[in-house]
Amino acid sequence: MRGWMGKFRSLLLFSALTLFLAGCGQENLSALKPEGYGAELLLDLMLISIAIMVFVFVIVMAIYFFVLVRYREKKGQEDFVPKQTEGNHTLEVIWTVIPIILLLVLAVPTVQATFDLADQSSQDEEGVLTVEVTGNQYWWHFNYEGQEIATSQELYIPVGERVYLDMKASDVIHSFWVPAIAGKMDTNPGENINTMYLEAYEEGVYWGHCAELCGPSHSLMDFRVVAVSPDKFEQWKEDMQNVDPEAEPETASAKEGQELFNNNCMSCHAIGGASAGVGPNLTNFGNRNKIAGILEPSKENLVDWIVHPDEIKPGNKMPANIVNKEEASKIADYLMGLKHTDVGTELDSVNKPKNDQ
Ligand code: HEC
Ligand SMILES: [Cu+2]
Repeated sequence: MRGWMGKFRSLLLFSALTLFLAGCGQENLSALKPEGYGAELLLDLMLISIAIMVFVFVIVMAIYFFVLVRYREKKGQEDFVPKQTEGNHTLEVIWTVIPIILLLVLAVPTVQATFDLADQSSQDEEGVLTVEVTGNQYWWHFNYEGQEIATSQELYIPVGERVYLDMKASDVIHSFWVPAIAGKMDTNPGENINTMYLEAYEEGVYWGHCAELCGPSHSLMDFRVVAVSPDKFEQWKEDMQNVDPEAEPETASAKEGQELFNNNCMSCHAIGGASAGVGPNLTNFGNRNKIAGILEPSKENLVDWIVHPDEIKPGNKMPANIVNKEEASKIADYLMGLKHTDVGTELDSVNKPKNDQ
């Protein structure tokens, strides 16, 4: 009796745990709540395959239990052997044809979606945006083709338009993945350019992640896709094209910071323009959602990062201790003041404006 109760208890515990874990996950990092064309297509495919699996499972289990009950050994018939069937034509045709039909039901939409997601027919049309994406250990760079705009860690796109991505890596293989908007795509070092497109349905800040193990800080290689209305996007482009990298900051501390930055950091970093250096482009850094893709944008975190990036992202390519804490604090004042555009700052996580939370 006790053993039975024990088993029942652990069953209960595991069921509860399953329910509990099923609630985990982030809404803005979920393939199950699609906010873009690619993600929606992929979710549909997942649902079709799950439906087919459930269908097969239910039928097989039903037959299994029917046979178990109907043909179990009965009292007084211990030696009874039922009629043995071998090579039944009808049965064999049935269990060959049914799986073929099921596979077709799965294959047709899958092949269709595969071609649909690889479709690039509109890429060369007038006004269609192409962004060159570069995966680096452990950050992302975005170069807007023909626009003189470059960003790092945050990719701005207009809602409702297809934005094409030409993707490569500077060092090892990475994988670009924004689960709520599209599927994922590897970025390879060398000449091999992979392509995909993004099409977001609604404004919001969507979370992205590197999905290919690429080194010790792979799990920290996060980025954001900021989808804004086409009007706002035009405004953003204009703001970004008019960045003055040498603009004077307001406070004395930030002015000193600017000089320190130009002397110590500019060899790898850039502000404005379309350059992709050894390190991220820091245009509009003061309005970013995160520092280095992962830290909350506070001055304290920024100073920590500048002095000891190695402790925050092990193995990353920015040297530690270039400047001391005091100097870092001035540089932080300068960088936090780099606000080149307001577009997108009103958005927080997916579909939730900041003041609604
Ligand atoms: C040798 C090249 C190099 C130098 C010099 C350098 N950095 Fe970096 N920096 C990088 C790289 C590479 C990253 C990306 C690290 C990562 O996220 O993996 C980075 C990241 C950053 C970030 C985060 C950027 C983002 O997009 O969120 C900041 C801020 C930063 N550096 C500030 C500085 C400052 C300030 C200095 C000068 C004191 C400096 N860097 C000097 C290479 C450099
Ligand atoms: Cu990576």
